Amino acid sequence: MAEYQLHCFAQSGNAYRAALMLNLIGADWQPLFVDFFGKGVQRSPEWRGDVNEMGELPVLVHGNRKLTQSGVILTYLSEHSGKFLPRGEDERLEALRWIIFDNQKVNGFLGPYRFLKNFAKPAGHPAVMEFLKGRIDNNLRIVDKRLAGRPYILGESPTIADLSLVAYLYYPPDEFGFDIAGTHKNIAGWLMRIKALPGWAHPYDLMPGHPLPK
Ligand SMILES: N[C@@H](CCC(=O)N[C@@H](CS)C(=O)NCC(=O)O)C(=O)O
Repeated sequence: MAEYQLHCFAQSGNAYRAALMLNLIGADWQPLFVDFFGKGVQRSPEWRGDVNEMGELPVLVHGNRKLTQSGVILTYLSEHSGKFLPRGEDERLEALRWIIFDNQKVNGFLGPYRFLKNFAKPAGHPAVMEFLKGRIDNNLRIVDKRLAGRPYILGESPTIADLSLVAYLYYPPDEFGFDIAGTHKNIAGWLMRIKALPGWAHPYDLMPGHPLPK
């Protein structure tokens, strides 16, 4: 059995943050497939009892530890590997600030938007989609501005703040109906830099469950 196990599935950008980090640090890890769209196991009382009371993934298993919330998982892996680690109190707080902003306002809106567009039955109501799109546009502009003149969110080196923020950004533009990299040049350059890191892989290649059965 691998040292780390990650409960995940290919369509989850939230889980991608953790899967990508594991790959980039060269960890010995294996994915544990969660049948999110089929059986919806994450909603079962057994899963909530044994795996995560919050009914969410990713969940990282390391020895006797079970960690949830991608921000917690990224922090743990960076402290254990010494990689993508914000250095000193100021950087640590700055990374946390961007991770919380990302979870709530960037990928926190992009994930539900993509889910409502592609997977929900019925699909999202136009008024809901319009509301989410407005928030997404505003918050992507904030990230794009942050990346003007600096290669990564905290500065010269990639950290867990970057690995949190890329969550849904490598999925195909047609899954959103708009092209994020095509319309944000600083985000586009940053995505290319992260893609060039040794160990980078696309979410559909890194986690099981793509394509979805018809
Ligand atoms: N802030 C959490 C978000 C996790 C999350 O919402 N994961 C989705 C899958 S992409 C989930 O498990 N959703 C189940 C639900 O909300 O019921 C994180 O970053 O880990």
